[in-house]
Amino acid sequence: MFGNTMTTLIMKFPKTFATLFFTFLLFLVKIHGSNHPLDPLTPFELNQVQTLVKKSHKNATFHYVGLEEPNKQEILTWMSQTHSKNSAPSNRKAYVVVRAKSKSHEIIVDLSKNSILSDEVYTGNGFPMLNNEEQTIASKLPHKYAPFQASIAKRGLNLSEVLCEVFTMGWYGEKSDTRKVSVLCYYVDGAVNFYMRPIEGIMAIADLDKMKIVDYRDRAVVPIPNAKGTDYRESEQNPPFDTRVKGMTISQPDGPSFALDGNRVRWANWDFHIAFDMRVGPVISLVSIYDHEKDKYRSVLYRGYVSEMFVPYQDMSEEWYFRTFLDAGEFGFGIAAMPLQPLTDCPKNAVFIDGYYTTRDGTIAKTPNVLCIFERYAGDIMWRHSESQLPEELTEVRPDITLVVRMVSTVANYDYIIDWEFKQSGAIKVTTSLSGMLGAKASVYTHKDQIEDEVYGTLVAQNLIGARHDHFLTFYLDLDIDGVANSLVKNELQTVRVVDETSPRKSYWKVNKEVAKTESEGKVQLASGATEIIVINPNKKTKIGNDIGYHLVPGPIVGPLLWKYDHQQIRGAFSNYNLWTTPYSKAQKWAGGAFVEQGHGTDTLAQWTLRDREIEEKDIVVWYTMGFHHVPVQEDYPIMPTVSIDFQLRPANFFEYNPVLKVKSAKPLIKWSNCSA
Ligand SMILES: *[C@@H]1O[C@H](CO)[C@@H](O)[C@H](O)[C@H]1NC(C)=O
Ligand SMILES: *[C@@H]1O[C@H](CO)[C@@H](O)[C@H](O)[C@H]1NC(C)=O
Ligand SMILES: [Cu+2]
Repeated sequence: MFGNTMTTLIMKFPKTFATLFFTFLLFLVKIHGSNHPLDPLTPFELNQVQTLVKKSHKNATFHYVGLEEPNKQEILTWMSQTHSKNSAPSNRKAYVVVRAKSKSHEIIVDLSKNSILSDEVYTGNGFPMLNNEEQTIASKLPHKYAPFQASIAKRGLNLSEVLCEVFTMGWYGEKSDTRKVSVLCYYVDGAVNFYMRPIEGIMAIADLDKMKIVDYRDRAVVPIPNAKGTDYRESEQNPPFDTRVKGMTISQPDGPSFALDGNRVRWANWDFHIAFDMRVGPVISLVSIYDHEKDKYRSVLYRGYVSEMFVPYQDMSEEWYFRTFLDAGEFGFGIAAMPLQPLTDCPKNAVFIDGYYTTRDGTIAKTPNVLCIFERYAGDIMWRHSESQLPEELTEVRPDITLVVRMVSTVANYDYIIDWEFKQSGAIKVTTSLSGMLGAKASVYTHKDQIEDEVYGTLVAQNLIGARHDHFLTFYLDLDIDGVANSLVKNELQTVRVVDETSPRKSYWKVNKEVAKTESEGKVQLASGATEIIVINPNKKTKIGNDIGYHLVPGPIVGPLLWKYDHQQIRGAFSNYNLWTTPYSKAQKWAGGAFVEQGHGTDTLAQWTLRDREIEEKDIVVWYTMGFHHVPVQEDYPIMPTVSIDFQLRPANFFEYNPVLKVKSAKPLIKWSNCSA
C-alpha cells in the first residue's frame, strides 16, 4: 500500500540557477563518493531525468526512475580493473516510466551524454507503479463527491473526520484500459488508529489519469467499530501497565568496525554495495567475502533484493475480494520506506543513509535515514565448546557479532522491516519482520457466538474482523558462488531401508544429489520433504574434492493456498514455488513483471520459465519466496507485535574449514575501561 507523503521532503530546483547548481552537485557527488556504477541515481541525475523527459512530455507524470543497470560483464570488469584506480563510472543510464496522454512510456536516459536514448510506448497489459501524489489526490476525491457526502450524512458522520485511502484493484478478467483504483474510507474522529475504524459498505472507484470518481457504491450501513482501545501511543495508555524494564544500549566507544565508502560497505571479512531503489527498497550487490587461506575476496552474491510481494486477502465481499496486492510493483516498497528513527528503529551505533526518488511531476523526494547499517551483538554465541575429559578442563567461546543493513517500509497499514544480516561465518541471514495494523473489516458482530456465516476472518474486537491473508516476498538472488557459472543442486535426503542382515538397523538416510539442468528442474516446492538447496560452482572444488557451494536455508515453508488458475494467483504466480531458478537476464528483474498494476500475469516467473532454458553451469538467479499465512488473533489488535520470517545463505564447502576458527574475540575496550575507572 502507500507511503506517507508528509515524511518526504520535496526539493524544487530553480532552473535559472542551473549552472551554479550543476557545479554544486558535482561537488556533492564528489564529497558523497557516488563513484560506483551500481550507485542509485543521485539528486543531480534525477533532476537531469526530469528536465530531459519534460522536454518531450510536458505533462508527464512519473512512476519510476531508477538506475538502468549496466551490463553485468561491464560491472565485473570495472570491479577488477577500473575500481582499484578509483575512477568514477562513465556510461550512467536511467530507466524511466512515465504516463503521458494516457499512455505508459519506457524511457532510457543516457545521463553521461545528457540525452534520451530511447522512448517506447508500452502496449502490453498492466500499468506502472502508482506514485504517492496521485494517491493523495485521489484519496481526497470522495470528500467533494455529492453521493459520498450523502452516504456520510446518512450515517450521521462528520465528513471532516473521514480519511480515505487508495487501493489497487488487481485484475479479474475484465477489460482493463483505465488506471482505476478503489477509494475506501475510515472514520478518524479523534482516533489515530483509523485502520481499526473502517466505514464498511461504501466504495468509490477513481480513474487516476482523469483524476475523478467514475463509479460509486453504497451497499450497506455497518456500525463503525469503537475508538476505545485502538490507540497505540504510549501517552494515551491507561493503567494497569506492564513492569518497566531498565534501559539498555549498545556502546562502541572505539567506533564501528565497518567502513562506508560511498555506498560500499566493508566489515570484518565482507565487502558489498548497498543502494536504495524506489520500487524494491534496499539492493545489495557485489557481495564478496575474504578467504584468508586463499588471500582474496571471493564472490557470493551479485545482486539481491525483494523483487515482488504478494498480499492476497481472503474476503469475498464486494469491497474486499480484489484486495490482492503486489506491494512492490503497485505501491513501491522503496517509496513506502520511512525515515528510520535513531535509537528505536536502529540502535545507537547505527549509521544512516538517505534515499532519493522522484515524485509525480519528476521533482526529487528525499527520505532521510532510509537505510541504516549497524553492528549487532545480541549476546549470541558464534561457536563454543567445553572439554572436561582432558586433564585440564577448557572452554572456548566466540561471541557472535554481525552486521545488519535495515529498511522499514510502511505500506499503508503494514510495516515491513527488512534486514540483511552478514555473519563472519559467511552466512547471510535475510529477515522480514511484520508489524503495524491488520487489514480489518467493520462488522455487526460483537461476539463470536453471533457469527453463523463466513466472515473471512477473526473477530478481534467488537464490530471488527481481522481479515485472513497471506504475505509472500520473493527475493531475487543472483548468486555468483566463487564466479559467475553456477549450478543448482537439490540434495534429496532419502530414507534407505536395510532389508538384509548387514546391520541391526532397519533404516538410515542418505543424500541423493540432483543437478537441475533446465528451468523446470529449477522449480522447487520445498514442502514436499527433505530437500537441501545448494548453489555450487561446478568448476571449483575444495582441496579434498567437494563442490564449492552455498546452501539456501529456508525459513518456515509456505506455499500458495489459492487455485493456480484464479486471476490473482496468476498475477502472483511467482509464489507457486518456494524456489525458481532462471538464467541471468538483465530484463528479468521483477518476479511479477514490470507493469503489475491491473496486469494479467503474463510477465511473471511462471511465464519466463516456460521456455525451460538451461541453467546448468550458467550465470543463474535463484528466486526464493518467504511468507506466511496470517490468521489474525486478538493479540494483533490494535497493533501487531512483530512477527519475523527469514532465510539464510550459508557457505557449504565454500571454505576449507570453519571460516571463523581464527576469529579473535572483539578487541578489549580500552577507552571504556578508562571511562568507567
Ligand atoms: C498540459 O496540461 C495543460 C493543463 O492541463 C494543458 O493545457 C496542455 O494542453 C497540456 N499539454 C500537453 C502537451 O498535453
Ligand atoms: C466536524 O469535524 C471538524 C474537524 O474536526 C470540527 O471542526 C467540526 O466541529 C465537526 N462538526 C461537527 C458537526 O461535529
Ligand atoms: Cu498479515
